[in-house]
Amino acid sequence: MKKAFITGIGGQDGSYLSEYLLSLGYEVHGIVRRNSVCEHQESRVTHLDKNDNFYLYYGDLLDINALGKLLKKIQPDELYNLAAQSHVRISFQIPKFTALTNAVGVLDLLEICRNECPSVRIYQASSSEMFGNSIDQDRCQRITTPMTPVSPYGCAKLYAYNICKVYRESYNMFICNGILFNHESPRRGSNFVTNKVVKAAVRIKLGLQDKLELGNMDSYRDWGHSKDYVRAMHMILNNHEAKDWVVSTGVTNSIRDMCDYVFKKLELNYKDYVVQNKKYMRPNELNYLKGDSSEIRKILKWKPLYTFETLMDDMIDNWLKIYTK
Ligand code: NAP
Ligand code: G4F
Repeated sequence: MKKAFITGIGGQDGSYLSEYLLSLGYEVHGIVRRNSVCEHQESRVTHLDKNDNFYLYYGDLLDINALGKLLKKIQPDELYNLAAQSHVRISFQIPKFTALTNAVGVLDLLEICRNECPSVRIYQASSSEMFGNSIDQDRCQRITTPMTPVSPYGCAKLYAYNICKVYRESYNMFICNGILFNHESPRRGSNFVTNKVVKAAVRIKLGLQDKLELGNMDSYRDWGHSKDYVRAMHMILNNHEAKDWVVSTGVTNSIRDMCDYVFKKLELNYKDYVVQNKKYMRPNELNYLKGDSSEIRKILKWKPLYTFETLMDDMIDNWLKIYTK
């Protein structure tokens, strides 16, 4: 039985990845941070508690001693580093915490692995936010596109991306970066734009709310489903070669397009309800994302099962169930 260790196991991706790896017969271990409302710290994975192969521990990327002891004891075959302060706008408000967790935390984790479990295969959750506003001539981003981040989050992720490459090349460790474009699901935090819009549209439809405040509606994102993307993470670590990959749908939509689709699906017109509030604007914006994932599709035979429309429908169904049960 293979053993996986997941940091950020209580997050959107960590919870779907746990389910996927358990379904493949893995023993799954992961860390959650202590939260004063204890139900919050593991709400996305509570349903997995009954599984004999599922183990949760308290841990934090900022507490390397505790993490070192755990990894020494568990000796995982695969380590998925998904833990991060993952909200881009919030990274402007807590840039140092973002850097400590998303950049220095990764360096510490690599050092622990080098000393305690050097043959573990490591997946690093890298991000399309690292590209900033660089776009190739064909209006896509790919592994060779210059990385010019425009947020503290993007800068921290770029440090992590590079230090992973340095450790792979310097110490012959099996380390892969997955450069994932935006991916969403019913488990997405409701302060990210997709789930914020879907939740509000459903509440407006049911008469529970009468307006929705957003920031910049003219940026474009390449949105996929988290369930599809965690399958890619597993494929990446189970390839014979340690390298970096882009995972994306190749389809881009603006925030405005997304609002239009979601409100129309509920027989509403978003223009009647959405207002802009500068509170949600960012000091700097990444305007356009569209990923070229042809390499992972060709070599690892990965392809997404969800489209933009079925992703949004899944999220709409989720909020409808919550508010009408
Ligand atoms: P998420 O839902 O925000 O999950 C992140 C997890 O990391 C949470 O469980 C969080 O715990 C944990 N965490 C935060 N700080 C930590 C620390 N110091 N030590 C240990 N754990 C910590 O994010 P996600 O959408 O699942 O994304 C997973 C990873 O992929 C993240 O690294 C993200 O930056 C990256 N990524 C995401 C996307 C996307 O579109 N979703 C795209 C590219 C890359 P708390 O709940 O306690 O804060
Ligand atoms: O949903 P978002 O907050 O996601 P963002 O900033 O693209 O970051 C996500 O994707 C990255 C991959 O590229 C990940 F690495 C990162 O961890 C995270 O998962 O915002 C998307 C867009 C932005 O242009 C933002 O300005 O939506 C715009 N937006 C407009 N109004 C809003 C809002 N975003 C949020 N969160 N809230 C709003 O009210």
